[in-house]
Amino acid sequence: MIHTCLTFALALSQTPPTAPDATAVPNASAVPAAPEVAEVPVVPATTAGPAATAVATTPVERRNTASLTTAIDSLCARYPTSMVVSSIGNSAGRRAIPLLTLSADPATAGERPAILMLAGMDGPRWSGTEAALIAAEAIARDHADMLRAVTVYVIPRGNPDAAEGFSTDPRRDYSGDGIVHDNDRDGNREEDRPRDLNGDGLITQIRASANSTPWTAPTLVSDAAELRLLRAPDAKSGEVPVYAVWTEGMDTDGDGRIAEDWLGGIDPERNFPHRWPEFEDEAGSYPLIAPESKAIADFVMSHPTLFAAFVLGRHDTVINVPDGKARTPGGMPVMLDEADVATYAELAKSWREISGQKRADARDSGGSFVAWMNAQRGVPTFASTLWGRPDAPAAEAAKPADATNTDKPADKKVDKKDALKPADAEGAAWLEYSDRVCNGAGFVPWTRIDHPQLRNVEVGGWVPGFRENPPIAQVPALGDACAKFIAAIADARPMIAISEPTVLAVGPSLWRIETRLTNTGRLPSVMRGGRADLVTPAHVIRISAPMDRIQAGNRNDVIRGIDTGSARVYSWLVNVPPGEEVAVELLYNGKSVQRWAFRDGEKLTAEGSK
Ligand SMILES: [Ca+2]
Ligand SMILES: [Ca+2]
Ligand SMILES: [Ca+2]
Ligand SMILES: [Ca+2]
Repeated sequence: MIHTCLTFALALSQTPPTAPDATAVPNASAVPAAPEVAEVPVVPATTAGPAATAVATTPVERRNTASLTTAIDSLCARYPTSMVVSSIGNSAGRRAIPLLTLSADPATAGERPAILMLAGMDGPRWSGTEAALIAAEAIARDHADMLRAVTVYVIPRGNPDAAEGFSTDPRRDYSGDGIVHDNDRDGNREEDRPRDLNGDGLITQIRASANSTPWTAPTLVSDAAELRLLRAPDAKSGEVPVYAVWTEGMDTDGDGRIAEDWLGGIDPERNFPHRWPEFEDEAGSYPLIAPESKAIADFVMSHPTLFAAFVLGRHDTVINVPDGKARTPGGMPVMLDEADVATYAELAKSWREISGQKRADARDSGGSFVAWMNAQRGVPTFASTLWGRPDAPAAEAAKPADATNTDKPADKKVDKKDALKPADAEGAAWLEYSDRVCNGAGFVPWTRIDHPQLRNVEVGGWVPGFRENPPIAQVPALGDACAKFIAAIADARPMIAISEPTVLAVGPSLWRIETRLTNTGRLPSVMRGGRADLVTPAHVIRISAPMDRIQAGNRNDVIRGIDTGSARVYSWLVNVPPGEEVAVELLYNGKSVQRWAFRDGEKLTAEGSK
């Protein structure tokens, strides 16, 4: 299918030129002590039409905080009986992190098994938030039955500061929150921010040649197969590096480094405890220091009913499903344990079928929410980038694949099979898509500018957000796909139950009691990663008889992790005097789920059982 990128072209053409003396990136994400929401005028970003008056959520590119609040209020007003909005806490920039609770009875939503949908953790990925809102609406509208059995929590924007930053120009690829800090540890904070030197409303890159100390030495060459892309030189064939590359900016504080201290911020998606990348600047000085990560982790810990989660963002576990073989140096699963892969992969496959997504350009999962949930909490959590690079339409016959690249040298004699291969094939394919389908909207061509400090400077590079978001016309369908996927997860939920116990007299006042614990759902109650003692809530099977009357069997059996298809028998030999009651009970997280009571071998009650 060919889709247009008109919205991108529109967005670019509407970007107002930035005055040259105001090029520094304002730190929109770090406004201190600002009142929530009120600091930004209610202006729907870039695309036309106010969403609030529509009868369904209309996706908006780069929606700011105020517009999100309006959209959520309008959504909840349309589904007053099944959707309520609250907040799980505030961001570093003091913006509320909204939570939608979807349930047939929101007042008792916490009592039912629950799925969490999380989006908006990345600054540039505006489409995840839009898809989450559309999914919430589709669930409330089309899945009322499901909401009687399962609660769906939606956090449409887990990192409001980064999203707010991306909603204003200049646009940059950045996902830090509003914490201000000194990246280069020179005693000044945010003294050298990126600057929009060419006034196109974007922070891209600069590349420069022939600059000597104190500037960074060149390390890259232009790739002859795709001149817009840079690659490492091939020393064997005598290539020497030509270009040094920086974020678009200059050296304001004279330390020889360019745009080195900017938009402090901690990236919440690198601040969760599992494989926390401690030496990365935006990972924070310890796990869960970012208030956004902490609020989300607290939400998970205080909702033991969560049996699965779905994240839209920069990570992927549904296109390239982890094989479960990778372990951390400490022996924990990097993402999944091999034993859990089969059940997990089945649902990942249903995402591919529902959404049609085929590719995912994902980042390492160190310190991410999805890794922490799967590997440490044992809650099956699926991560999707929402879309992947589409194929550009087939090239015209007899032309090499890169024929439309205007920057190509006029080397048309090269035989197809001898054609140079770009080192970054994926980058080249994205350029092809940008050129052929989107009118070049995805990449700023390298263009010479005058730089106050460097010689031979060109500005250029990827348009922030281009590769991270589908064309806006595709967002409603993807939001609906998310709703269908949530319903598929709900269908697969663990179904843990004990069978009606058999009670047999084996002697005077001596009874043999036996029950069977089964999981007839398609997900385990807890995956391997979460089965360590005292980490996650447990199931308990308990018999009510005092210890000294139990001849065989345990009074309490604590079970962390019940696999799909498993059936375990629990039996007791117990003295129960005539006329006295004895009960077998299944508990989860300290609460009774099922209870069967007997007297003199006769069933008295069967609570929680059909
Ligand atoms: Ca500094
Ligand atoms: Ca620029
Ligand atoms: Ca500097
Ligand atoms: Ca500095």
